[in-house]
Amino acid sequence: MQKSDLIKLVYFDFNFWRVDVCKLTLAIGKIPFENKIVSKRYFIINKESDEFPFGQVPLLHVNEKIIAQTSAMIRYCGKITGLYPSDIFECALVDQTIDFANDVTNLIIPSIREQDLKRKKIKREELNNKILPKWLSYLERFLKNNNCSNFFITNKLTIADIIVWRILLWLTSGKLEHISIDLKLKYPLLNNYYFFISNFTRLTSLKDFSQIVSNQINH
Ligand SMILES: N[C@@H](CCC(=O)N[C@@H](CS)C(=O)NCC(=O)O)C(=O)O
Repeated sequence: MQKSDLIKLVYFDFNFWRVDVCKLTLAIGKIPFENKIVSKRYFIINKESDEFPFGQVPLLHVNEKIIAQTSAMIRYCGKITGLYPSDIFECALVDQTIDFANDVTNLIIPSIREQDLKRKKIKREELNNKILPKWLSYLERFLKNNNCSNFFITNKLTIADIIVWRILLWLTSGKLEHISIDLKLKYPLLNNYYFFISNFTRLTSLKDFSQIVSNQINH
């Protein structure tokens, strides 16, 4: 990574954790970046072109080169900002957090795609009552067993904190209809952890943080 490298994030015109975690990481590391918004129409026409290596967004451009897949993008952002650990075991714990975020997302996507309102409600109720509590309890158990600091993996901020915080914001912001905003209250460690990161100045002082929070919370 050279100081002169031009970093560009490519996504649709709305906030989603996949691109937001990269934005927040780069912003914390004071790495300048550009946001390139693609319209749905443009994406559909061009998704099989070289511009979209896996037919998906988000993408991260470094000058003329393209990185696809959220896990690769966020790791790259973490490495250039010092928010990805150097210890290989800690790296693995960060990586499993990225995979957790992808697993949870894949469980929610069918309910987002569901057009039939009755079926959508049933899917969301199952997420709310069974699936998400189970996955949040995995996070609670990890916090209990890892018991390292106020942060998720190590004694300092890593990209895992940004990811877990952003996923929890998504799940409990009220944006997902039929998913309770109180979902994480049953998990005291997770709830305290979320509060700690939500008030962590290096994050809260960022313009991107305020923009993400205000777009995610239902007014
Ligand atoms: N495995 C990809 C998944 C990315 C993904 O699902 N992107 C969605 C938008 S959030 C997308 O491009 N959907 C359009 C499509 O697949 O046609 C990643 O980790 O980045």
